[in-house]
Amino acid sequence: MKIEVLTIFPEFFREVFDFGIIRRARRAEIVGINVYDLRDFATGKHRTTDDRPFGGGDGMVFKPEPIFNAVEKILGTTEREKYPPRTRVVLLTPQGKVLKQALAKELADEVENLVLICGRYEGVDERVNEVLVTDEISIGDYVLSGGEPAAIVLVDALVRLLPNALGSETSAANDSFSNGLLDFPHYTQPRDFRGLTVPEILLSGNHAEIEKWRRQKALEKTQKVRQDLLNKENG
Ligand code: 6GU
Repeated sequence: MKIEVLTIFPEFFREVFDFGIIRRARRAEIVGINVYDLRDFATGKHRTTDDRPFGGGDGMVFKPEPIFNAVEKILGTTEREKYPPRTRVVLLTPQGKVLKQALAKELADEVENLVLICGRYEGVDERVNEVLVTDEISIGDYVLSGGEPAAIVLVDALVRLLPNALGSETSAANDSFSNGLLDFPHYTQPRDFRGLTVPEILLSGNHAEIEKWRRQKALEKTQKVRQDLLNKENG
């Protein structure tokens, strides 16, 4: 997968894509990530990327031109119908569809070229949405100052789902949410840590019983903190 990030804060991404799973996936060429400064696509003396909203109101709005210019440069066109196959242009804003594991999986499975436009809280000129954007995504019901942290979250969630991104020691199939439940509790050495002991069942070697225990704990945890996940339509 190729991921192109459009942002007014390219520095924000400098280090985060250079650790752990993402770093390894980039080195193995499982994913290629480029970060672009929207200012480089702005025109005019001051190369501004935003301006005041028509109709009045607080805050600034991203102008359409730098974003159109950037998408045209990256994809060769600003017509959705002419995008290369398996291309999505995602606008990260609080107005988007909320990211869930199922959406991450869909994108990981179906997309070859992913363009991420980091919006800003006050807004992005709607013509970007009307013409360029294929998916508008939010990462949850809270306010971020910009789409940058959301882009990082989305990239991380996607990259770990790409074939061979995880080492053989880990598997996305065992992750929380992949089975619709939260994860079960984990323990490691020592068996007795300051009088806090590990559940006996985990030391029993009885894998069928351990499996049952884990499933039960996952269910209890989910019931306790995320009842909504147990209603199937929220998966
Ligand atoms: Cl994608 N952007 C902003 N600004 N705030 C958010 C968000 C995105 N997702 C949740 N809150």
